Amino acid sequence: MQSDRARFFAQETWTGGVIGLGYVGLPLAVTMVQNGLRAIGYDRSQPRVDMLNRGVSPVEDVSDEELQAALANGLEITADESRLRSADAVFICVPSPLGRNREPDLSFIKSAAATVTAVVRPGMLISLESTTYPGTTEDILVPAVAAAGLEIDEDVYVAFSPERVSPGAEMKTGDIPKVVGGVTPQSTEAATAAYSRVVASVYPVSSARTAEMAKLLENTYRAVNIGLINEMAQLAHELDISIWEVVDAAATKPFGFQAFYPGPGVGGHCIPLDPQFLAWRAKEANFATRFIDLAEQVNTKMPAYAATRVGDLLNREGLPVYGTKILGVGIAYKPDVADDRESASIEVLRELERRGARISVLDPVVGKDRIAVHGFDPVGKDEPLSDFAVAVVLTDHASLDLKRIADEVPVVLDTRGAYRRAGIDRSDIEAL
Ligand code: SAJ
Repeated sequence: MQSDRARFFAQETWTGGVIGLGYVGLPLAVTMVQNGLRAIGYDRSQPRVDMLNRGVSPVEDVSDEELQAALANGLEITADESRLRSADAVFICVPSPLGRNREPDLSFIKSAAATVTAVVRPGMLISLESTTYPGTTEDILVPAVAAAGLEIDEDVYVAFSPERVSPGAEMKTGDIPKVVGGVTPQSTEAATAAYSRVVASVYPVSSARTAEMAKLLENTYRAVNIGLINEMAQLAHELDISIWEVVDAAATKPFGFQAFYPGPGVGGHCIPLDPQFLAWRAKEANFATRFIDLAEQVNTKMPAYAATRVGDLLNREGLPVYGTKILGVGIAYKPDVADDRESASIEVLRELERRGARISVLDPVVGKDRIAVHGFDPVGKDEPLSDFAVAVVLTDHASLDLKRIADEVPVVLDTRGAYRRAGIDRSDIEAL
């Protein structure tokens, strides 16, 4: 028997408040409005609020047109947190970075919890979406509600529902199944009813910490498997075997195998970080997460390994790394996105700089201005490349003219298997 509040979220046209209008919160707010709900998007950055209210979206997955349509159909964007008092549900989509010692930095979540304490009212659903260790929702949001003198289930419902945004991917927020776990069964029921109005498929679990752990498993699975294939790549090179051919062969197995590919390291703000939330919480429980730790060791050593492979290539040409002009191709953390935060590609180039190389960068997606911000010499899309002794392909954007790079630069190290996928097989191109 559905509770009255769950029925309200299931049937009424309610207002969703979103705290944090980044790559998770903005798509969520827009998707609510696209599904006939109202949304109040709150961000403490007035410049970001002003930009959004001008109909300009800083988030790749929300076009200006989608934002403008939402603004015309029930989306309010504000820097005034008190506006959230008008919401029936509040979704927390703030950053959850790691601190200097790789420990969880919950300062943004705690700040959002203080906002919840200020605006929460009876009947409200509070859902945390920011990736964090199991137990955070209970440890931080339940006290935040209690601080406002309200009781869980009696007055307010609290849940965790991990974000599953994949920057640059085709799938939109509404099409991605959502795991939902409440701090109590009634909170799970209310949150499930609410999310069912926003996304096509909701998967309720028995608790908030189950939902928190599910998210971490998803990305730990990726980090560990990327670490495995990075180690396999180094072994295959020693055995004079192409790891790329090996993976493609193994991937013909129609079950029990998912292809992961080696690379110059692991970037972005999910895969390098999320497993560390689990490792940190495990240490609190005196539990050693050996797979997470080993994967991090392998993955964080890949930039140096890739730089060494460039050095080996130059050595074969009788050239030192020191003073040699090297072209870095692609500094975004993954293909076809402009995001270069936590990019392993940049780590490779920094490693080569430390060995005295002179680095230029070609990345038509990130753009010359951003390349210059990193202190690298930017190379335009159509500029001649014959000055470079070696090119190292670090991020394989679809828009790259791989043939021209190989034609104009004497040797290429391809850390992404891009030339193999493009069907270009030449003796002057070496793959990781
Ligand atoms: N990478 C490899 N080899 C691989 C896959 C990835 O080296 O086989 C590297 C990438 O180059 C990148 C890093 O790992 O530097 C992360 O790549 P990613 O494909 O995991 O992309 P992210 O960081 O954008 O991950 C997000 C995650 N989404 C969420 O956390 C909600 C992840 O769970 C998704 O699987 C991923 O998007 C996706 O598939 O797009």
